Amino acid sequence: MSKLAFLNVATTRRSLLEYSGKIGVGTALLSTLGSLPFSKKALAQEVSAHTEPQFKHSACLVNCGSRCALRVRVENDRIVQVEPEIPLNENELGTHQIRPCLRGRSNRFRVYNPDRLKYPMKRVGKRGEGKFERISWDEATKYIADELVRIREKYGNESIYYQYATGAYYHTQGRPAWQRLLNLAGGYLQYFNSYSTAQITTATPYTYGLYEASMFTQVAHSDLVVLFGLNLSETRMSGGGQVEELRRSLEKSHAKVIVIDPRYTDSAIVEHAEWIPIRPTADAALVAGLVHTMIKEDLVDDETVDRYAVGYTQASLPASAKPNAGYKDYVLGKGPDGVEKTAQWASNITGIPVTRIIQLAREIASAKAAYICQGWGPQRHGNGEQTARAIQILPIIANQFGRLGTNNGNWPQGENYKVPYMPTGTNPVQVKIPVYTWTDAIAHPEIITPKTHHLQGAEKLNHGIKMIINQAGNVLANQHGELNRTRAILEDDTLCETIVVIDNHMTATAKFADILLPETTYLEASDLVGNSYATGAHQYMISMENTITPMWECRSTYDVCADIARHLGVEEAFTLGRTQAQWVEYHYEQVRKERPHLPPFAKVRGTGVVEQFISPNSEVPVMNEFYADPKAHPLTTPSGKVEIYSAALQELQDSWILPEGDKIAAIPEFLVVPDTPWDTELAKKFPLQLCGFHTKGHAHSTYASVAVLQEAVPNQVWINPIDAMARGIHNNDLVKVYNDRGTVMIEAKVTHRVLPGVASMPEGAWSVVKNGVDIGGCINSITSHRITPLAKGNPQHTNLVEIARA
Ligand SMILES: Nc1nc2c(c(=O)[nH]1)N[C@H]1C(S)=C(S)[C@@H](COP(=O)(O)OP(=O)(O)OC[C@H]3O[C@@H](n4cnc5c(=O)[nH]c(N)nc54)[C@H](O)[C@@H]3O)O[C@H]1N2
Ligand SMILES: Nc1nc2c(c(=O)[nH]1)N[C@H]1C(S)=C(S)[C@@H](COP(=O)(O)OP(=O)(O)OC[C@H]3O[C@@H](n4cnc5c(=O)[nH]c(N)nc54)[C@H](O)[C@@H]3O)O[C@H]1N2
Ligand code: SF4
Ligand SMILES: [Mo]
Repeated sequence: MSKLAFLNVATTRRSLLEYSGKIGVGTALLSTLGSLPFSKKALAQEVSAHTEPQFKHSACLVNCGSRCALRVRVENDRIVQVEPEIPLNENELGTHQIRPCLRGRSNRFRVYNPDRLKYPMKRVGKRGEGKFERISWDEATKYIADELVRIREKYGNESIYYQYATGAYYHTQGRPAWQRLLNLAGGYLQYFNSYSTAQITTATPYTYGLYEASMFTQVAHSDLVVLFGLNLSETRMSGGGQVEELRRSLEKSHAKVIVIDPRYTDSAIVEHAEWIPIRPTADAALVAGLVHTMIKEDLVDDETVDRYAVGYTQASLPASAKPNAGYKDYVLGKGPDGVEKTAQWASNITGIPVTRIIQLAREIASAKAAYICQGWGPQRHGNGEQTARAIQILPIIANQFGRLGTNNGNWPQGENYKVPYMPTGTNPVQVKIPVYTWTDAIAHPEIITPKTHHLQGAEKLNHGIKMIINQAGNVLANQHGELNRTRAILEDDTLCETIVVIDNHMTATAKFADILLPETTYLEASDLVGNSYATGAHQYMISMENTITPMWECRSTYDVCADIARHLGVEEAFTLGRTQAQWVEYHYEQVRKERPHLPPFAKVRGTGVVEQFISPNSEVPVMNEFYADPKAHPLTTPSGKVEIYSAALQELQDSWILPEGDKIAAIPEFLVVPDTPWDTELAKKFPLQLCGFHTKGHAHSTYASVAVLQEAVPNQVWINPIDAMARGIHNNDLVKVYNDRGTVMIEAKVTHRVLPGVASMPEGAWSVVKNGVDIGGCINSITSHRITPLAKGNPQHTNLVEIARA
């Protein structure tokens, strides 16, 4: 019970305050008195059992790219409040506080949520039905050990799959512990790529070689900032992360900010940006239209572009390329399609007015220093590889890179404080599938080959996936695409025979477990962690200690994996004789070898932020040496230059087997893909483009069951008033969003913040299916499992739907 709620009880307030004030426990007492009215006797017992309020130190380990330290107020072994930590080194860093967002602050409600898993359980009903019975930890760990042996003997280790899962970035439990265990048990089928960045990660080497970008600190020297689908104010909200870095830099430069996004995002609002609404999947068309304008207005210098890039002009094309295969010819209509990519052409596709495209081309080309970057929304599409590469080449053609205040079109980089993870050892199985293909690896392993699915390390899969370990993930039945299909595959327990799920909550995925294990939440766990990947130049290390006694039978997966290792006869190899606490200390001592000024572990254990600082590398713009002298400092591409035309991509187009209509283009041209308005037959049936986004209300499905967050940030489908009116839909109406893959029931938000013809829905709502309809509002009941041409990645933002009042 909260302090406030208690203070509302006027009758007893005064006397209690006096009483508690005398013995110095004040607010501590208030919060423990759960049930009123209470007798004097009960009060006396409460008081005598009471201890001083304490502040303990934890962290939010969710996958938002930040890693906020949490100062947790604990009374009587109960969490009372979660607060931000006080920043270290206040003088040196100003007020650089690793301030948690609304989700981190709501952790008390996540820990004490009624949907918490309490005991190990075994499935009793049909797979997916969600019926379980309680078993002991010994039964559970023995069962898992036996299944690992059975599956590997019957099908081989390649049939054991460690599922993609991002719910908790522990260093000494969770993922590294499981992977260490599985490697000792003979290995497991691996995945490559992620749900986050498959398309941009795969496409980038073809443009630049290694992934690199300027940090947001460069914006301090910019006069123009262009954010393509980058929504920091919702996705990178930590006071210790990118949003803060951008804000501080903008305070110095006062650069103009332009946000290109189908939605008028929180970032556009917070940064006083100009919003240029764009149709989803259309960014490569915008780039072509911008370059066309730059050419027509004599704003591109061919010689300069050729100095740094291959494949813009015909003269710079590699020998293997067909004539007129270059980007300039594509833009001018001299390429194979014969279409000139005028501003008008780009306007028709993107929905952006012609005059705005022309003006934007002028602004970018004439800026003193333009910082051009992209989020990951634009690439989580059917043509995401093209989009990512198109945005990457824009600053090269516009000569806005390599200098102070510029970037190379990439997502801004960050740096990590290097805190070791528990070593996982070597996986004896070196077969890898693209992460988005795991449902096919269960149901149709025979179709997965190097040429069709980019299978790595083998020519084929022998048996497909027969056992899944799913630790801190909700991909199985919430975060993967086309859930109706996915669920049907999982329900058939003759396909994948064993599913182990380890979570804190009874999620959609948990319901598909054969064995379901309860892990401690972040606030019940002890570990040593570093900053995450979206904190820019800000680096730090946090020593977290369980703030309360782990509840019920929840355990750390380090101990769980050690038990399984014992059943498998590899306990000593797994633990190396260390407890988890000893691993944590061992990791700290490894850090201390590099950073000898740090105090001994006993001094910092469980104290929260141990050290924080700003990386000196933040002052250097990306590719600056290459810009100064491209011959002396070549890139890591085959040509050593930026590859606007990639011969390697052309080779894949010529040698891979792609479904009808798919294309791996050598230049970042605009490609029409299925489930977009240019897929005209389907668009007749489903006329609205539905694009997902990551909401501040939750981090994927984590925190999505927290009631206060649901109140503050409800899951709603955004629809423009023009589209709403045509369908008789009013604000807050319950609507059905549907296509051939499924139906989602959700509330409508009728708003000018999304452009006509486009609807937008947060991803991560908890899937709840009733009579074939997802009444939980989970977008993945209507997204597609079709893989993208190059990355074999997830096009989860590319969907056509119709919306109707429910
Ligand atoms: N609060 C919160 N923060 C998170 C997460 C979360 O779930 N919640 N998830 C975390 C994780 S794991 C990741 S991977 C990142 C995800 O970060 P992103 O992938 O960058 O996030 P999205 O919201 O998918 O997309 C960013 C923006 O791109 C826009 N967009 C979508 N399609 C297009 C397009 O075709 N063109 C253009 N120009 N814009 C487009 C969307 O409307 C959105 O505003 O965020 C991380 N941070
Ligand atoms: N349609 C659509 N789908 C998407 C996306 C999209 O943009 N659109 N985004 C994709 C992206 S970028 C990503 S990264 C994935 C994310 O997908 P997931 O990695 O599955 O992320 P979550 O849904 O947050 O699931 C994390 C789970 O971990 C659990 N968890 C949290 N803390 C702990 C802990 O301490 N221990 C244990 N054992 N469990 C814990 C949570 O309860 C939750 O069930 O989703 C992808 N799916
Ligand atoms: S969700 Fe991200 S920004 Fe929010 S508290 Fe957790 S780590 Fe920090
Ligand atoms: Mo992600």
